[in-house]
Amino acid sequence: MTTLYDPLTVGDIALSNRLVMAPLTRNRSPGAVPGDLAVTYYTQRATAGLLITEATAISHQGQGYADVPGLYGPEQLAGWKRVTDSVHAAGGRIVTQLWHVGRISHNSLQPNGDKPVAPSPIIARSKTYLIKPDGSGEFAPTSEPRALERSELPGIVQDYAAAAKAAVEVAGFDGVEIHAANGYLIDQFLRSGSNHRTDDYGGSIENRSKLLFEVVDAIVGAIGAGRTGIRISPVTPANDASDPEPQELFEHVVRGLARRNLAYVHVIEGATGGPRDFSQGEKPFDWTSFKAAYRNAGGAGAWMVNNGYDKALAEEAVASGRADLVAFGKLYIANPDLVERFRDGLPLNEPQKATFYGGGAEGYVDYPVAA
Ligand code: 8OZ
Repeated sequence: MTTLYDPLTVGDIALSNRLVMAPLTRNRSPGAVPGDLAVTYYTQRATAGLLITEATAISHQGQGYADVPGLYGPEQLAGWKRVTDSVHAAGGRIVTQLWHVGRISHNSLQPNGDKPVAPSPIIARSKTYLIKPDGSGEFAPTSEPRALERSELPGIVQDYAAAAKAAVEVAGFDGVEIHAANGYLIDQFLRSGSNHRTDDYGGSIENRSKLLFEVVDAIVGAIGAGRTGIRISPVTPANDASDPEPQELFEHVVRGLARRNLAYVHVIEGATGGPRDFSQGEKPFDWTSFKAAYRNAGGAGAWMVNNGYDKALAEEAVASGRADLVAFGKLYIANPDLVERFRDGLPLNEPQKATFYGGGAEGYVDYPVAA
């Protein structure tokens, strides 16, 4: 029987076990450059089968929060290279999460103080995180976005491909995860609540999915399908994401992904960081049918699940074949040695919410390993 602690090769990446560190925004990269503390933080967690970095902006326009890292300049790539070298020296595997926030941003974070961009000029009922001149953090409402011109979309697709190529070739990552979840740019195009376009990127499910597939194809062209994964969140309401027909929409998405032979598909089940049984639309979401849509269309990539998993649920998911990989968020913030704690049945540290976003070493690199 397969267990959570067994190795698995995912596309071109050989993992020593099936526990994954989920992408976790920590707001500790001033100038969008990950520093010494990030090197320590990721290296401490290198026994995970796979580390997925915190969401990382593909362009300045793609940034939506204070002090999140980027991939679009030489200093940022050099910062990440120090992280990947250290993780690899510790025997770990690490991919970076490619992020364009779309409308979940604030003018003060955008190039020239411009409006954030979105499929349609609709303000998200959501908050972003800013850091005030005195260094303290605050949550602030997202700014009014402007609608992207159709002629701007090829440039954004190109930004994704360039970031993926630099991530692998310059920053030394084992691959990338496309962030198509949680109400950010790609998800804003997917869902009818945020996409009111009347051109061929809006309207039908096929049209709303077009940007996602263009991004996937450009990245696969740049670094190969075996180094490319993707994260989706079919029913989450995060960042004002809404669609009345998530089953139809996301089954279309995974059928398209199946043909592209990606390393893995990463699925947030339910409301991100919240109830696993959360649903949108009239019917409860059918997760079995959703995964079957992927496999029946020939999807052979690893199926990674996330959201509220504990040891028992994760072990069951892998043993039953419901999932190939399980990603843990809050548990990985607090337990650098989560693999060993689970495997050996050791107690867990409690994550401290006050230090999730922003700050320094405290609550970042000072969670102890089990004795
Ligand atoms: C929490 C705070 C800021 C950003 C996501 C990248 O939800 C995020 C995020 C989470 O995917």
